[in-house]
Amino acid sequence: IIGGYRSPIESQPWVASIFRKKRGFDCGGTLIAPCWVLTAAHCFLYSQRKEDYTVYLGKNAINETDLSKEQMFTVTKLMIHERYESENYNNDIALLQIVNSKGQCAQRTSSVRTVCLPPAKQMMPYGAACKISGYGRVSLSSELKYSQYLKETYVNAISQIACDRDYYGKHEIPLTDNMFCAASPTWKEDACQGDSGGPLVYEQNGRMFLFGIISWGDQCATELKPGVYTKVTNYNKWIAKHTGLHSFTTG
Ligand code: 4AZ
Repeated sequence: IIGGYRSPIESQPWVASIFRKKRGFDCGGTLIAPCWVLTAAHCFLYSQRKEDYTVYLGKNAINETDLSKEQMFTVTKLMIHERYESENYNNDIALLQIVNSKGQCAQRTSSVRTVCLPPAKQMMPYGAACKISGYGRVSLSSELKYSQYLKETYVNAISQIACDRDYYGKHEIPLTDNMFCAASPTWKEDACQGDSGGPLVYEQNGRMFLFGIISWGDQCATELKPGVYTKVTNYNKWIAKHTGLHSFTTG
């Protein structure tokens, strides 16, 4: 996350971190049910083998271990969207089924908790301030690839139509209806490399809903180049079909 501020995991307790064994931190993700983490398909570019990944919940820092807060999981199912298109990031969505060494899924604590999924086809109001979070790059110039600590910031949602018209119309990667954009009014806050797969959430009636998955963008925190997000509400059926879960509005 470029700009924004450090965020204790308790304020975004649905944030998951996905590690590639022997390689280190790979991507963010979001806990949508005790056994299911939603993330981006493009996180699995280098390996589609579930055995190659470890998932953590409740983690404040990517290279520190706090056993009083974090929970560690292996991946029992890795489902990349059947129609993910790597050329343009269309359908950039994937599901991980997780289990710990005792055969259990996530245990709810102050640092680990599920987010709500919004009803199908319903978007938050465009222009609304949404929160994004992740352990990704904190600047493009810094040598440091990833943030040590979880960070969060606000960005305003922009519809696919407006984003295409105003910003990405002439870009080599056209936006599809499975995407929307978000940007900060100053262009100084944004998601960046390493934040992919992580959440864009919006609060409605006192509950946090997952509307976007951090997906791509032309650079980071660059004027006239909003971040691009997977539109989660286009995938309620896909998520239900693969998880067997049908109602998520419980949190
Ligand atoms: C990335 O490389 C990436 N500014 C993620 C988000 C954005 C750019 C790049 C949006 O994973």
